Amino acid sequence: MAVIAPSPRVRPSPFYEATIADGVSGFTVYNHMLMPTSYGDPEAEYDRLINGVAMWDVAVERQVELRGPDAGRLAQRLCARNISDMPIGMGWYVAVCDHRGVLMNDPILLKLAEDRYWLSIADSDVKWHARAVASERDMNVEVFEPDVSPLAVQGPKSFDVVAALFGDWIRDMKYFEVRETTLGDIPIAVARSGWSKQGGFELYLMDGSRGKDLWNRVKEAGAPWDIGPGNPNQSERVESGLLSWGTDTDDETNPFEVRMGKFVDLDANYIGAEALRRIKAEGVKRKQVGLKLDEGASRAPIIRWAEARLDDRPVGHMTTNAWSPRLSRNIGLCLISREVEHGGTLQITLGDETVEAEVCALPFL
Ligand code: THG
Repeated sequence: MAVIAPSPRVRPSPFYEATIADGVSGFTVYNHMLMPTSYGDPEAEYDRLINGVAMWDVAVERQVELRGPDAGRLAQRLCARNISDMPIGMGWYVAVCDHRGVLMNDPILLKLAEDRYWLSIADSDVKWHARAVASERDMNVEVFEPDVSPLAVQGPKSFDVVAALFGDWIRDMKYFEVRETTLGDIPIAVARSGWSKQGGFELYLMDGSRGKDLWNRVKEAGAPWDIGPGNPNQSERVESGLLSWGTDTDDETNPFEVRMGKFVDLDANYIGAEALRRIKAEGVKRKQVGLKLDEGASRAPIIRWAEARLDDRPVGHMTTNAWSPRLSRNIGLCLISREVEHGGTLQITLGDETVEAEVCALPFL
């Protein structure tokens, strides 16, 4: 059996041993950490997420903490959204852009106190960027990765499970609200969030030595609802049109192209604002759409950035694809020239096969 040596390049999560005990069958690397990709039964994992409740080791969603008198100033400089009226105890989905207006990361920004924010990041190194920006502007703020590791509880029955753990107050939480609390003596920030559209919570464990304890508490509390392990689910996220930075984006992608325009404020003072104003004025060139692949095709393997053609002319790429159990067909996300219309048909190159695909709006479901 091949073994991956734990190192700073592939850090195990605080839930690593618990996931091994529960039969994890594969990992990927994200934010320099190991993240489970399956427990060997994809149908059951999907079904739990859609109809029941699943628990996910998403410790790879690392936090970059901004702490100090200038934390808010730094957060505003980094995020392409006006955060001046952001309430304490909320999370907001934000675009972090470079000076060209290119999307560097699409984190959830959590405001825990006036002088304390977390950027809950996707798979790119925001810490170095944030630190450099703070230093260049002589800001009085510390930037570091705190000991915080999310465990997601997702699916329609997640409300019952999380209420059994913390109390019925969690049922009144607003979407993306976050509250610091404890589970026994385990420090946790509970948020109503997660990378699925099936409803759920993220339990941000604030003491990495308690990973096994938290995993087992959630597993026990969830037993009456048949909770089981899972992970961010490719089929569900494509059906729901959730963006995966680095999978669906390239080194030129701006937030307007990937449906993040509604989270962008053009009049705030942040890195990339000027470029985004120019891009908007000149006209956005690409857009993200859904693709319904030829019904005849069997379950396609995941193909990255397959060329998409319209009447033999390259017009963009299908950035990822998945089997949709609910639609019983292959579907994909596509980054494509903006003149291509919904309802049109594209040709997608899958290996040495070309399949027809219908362009549709997102989300699929
Ligand atoms: N949870 C936490 N951290 C994360 C993720 C997460 N960091 C990495 C990655 N996921 C960040 N990316 C996303 C992408 C989409 C959403 C959240 C994080 C998301 N989007 C909804 C949508 O697009 O429909 C809702 C956005 C909204 O309405 O505000 O949820 O999952 N902790």
